[in-house]
Amino acid sequence: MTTYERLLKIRAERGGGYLVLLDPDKTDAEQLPRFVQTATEAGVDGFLVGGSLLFNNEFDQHLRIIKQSTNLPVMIFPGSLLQVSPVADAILFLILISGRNPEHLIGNQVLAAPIIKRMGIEAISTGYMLIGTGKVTSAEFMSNTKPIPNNKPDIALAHALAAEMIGLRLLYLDAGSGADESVPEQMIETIARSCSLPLIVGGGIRTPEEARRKIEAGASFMVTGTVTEQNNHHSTFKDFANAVHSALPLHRPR
Ligand code: 1GP
Repeated sequence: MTTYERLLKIRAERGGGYLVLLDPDKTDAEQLPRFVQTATEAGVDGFLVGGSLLFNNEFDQHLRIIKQSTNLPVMIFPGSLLQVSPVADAILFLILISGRNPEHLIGNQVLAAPIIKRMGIEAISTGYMLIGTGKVTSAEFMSNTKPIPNNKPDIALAHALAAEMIGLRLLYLDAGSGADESVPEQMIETIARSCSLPLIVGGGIRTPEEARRKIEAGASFMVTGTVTEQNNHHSTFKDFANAVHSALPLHRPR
């Protein structure tokens, strides 16, 4: 089964999935096994690994430790071209569709594609949309693009529909790591009602209740990074996992 199929299976069986983001700069290699094992035992559904800017040059080694510590899907969420590795189960092949920077629409993808092909790693094409909260996030600054304003669900929907028609396989709505406000439920609902692509939502989600609302609005997967880096206890992961898995998705895509 491919990683993409595993994601779809998680959504079908659990109603929604809970993914934990690991930024190699923010978690020590020595603490990684315990972090990953704790999250796995607590019921999370998979891991994303990456960051907008990495000072750490042991990306492969981090991935190896993560893979040795869990049987769950481990996917690269690349912040740059340097974040490509054969060790992961898959890479989210991101197209920054909310922006108009050609390097992030096709330039970097052309550079990365032959390397990914040679590594034999599964690439999951993902329409990546930055959703603005007014405050500049690392992703916005580093990508040199403008995010979609978070009070414009119609603009977000038009981008989502374009991604679907182009043939991308996932959508990722990201308010940016540590954002003051997460992606509004109204925007998620507007997209989920009309677009059949599985929707990942992350950035600024701090409580299990907020996570539940994202799934109930129509997200297929939600992501925490900052809150679980700061509080990596079994109970934290479990509370988020339970909230996601017990949510009642009202607007599951057709
Ligand atoms: C950022 O969606 C992720 O790309 C996670 O964001 O760190 O705010 O949880 P947080």
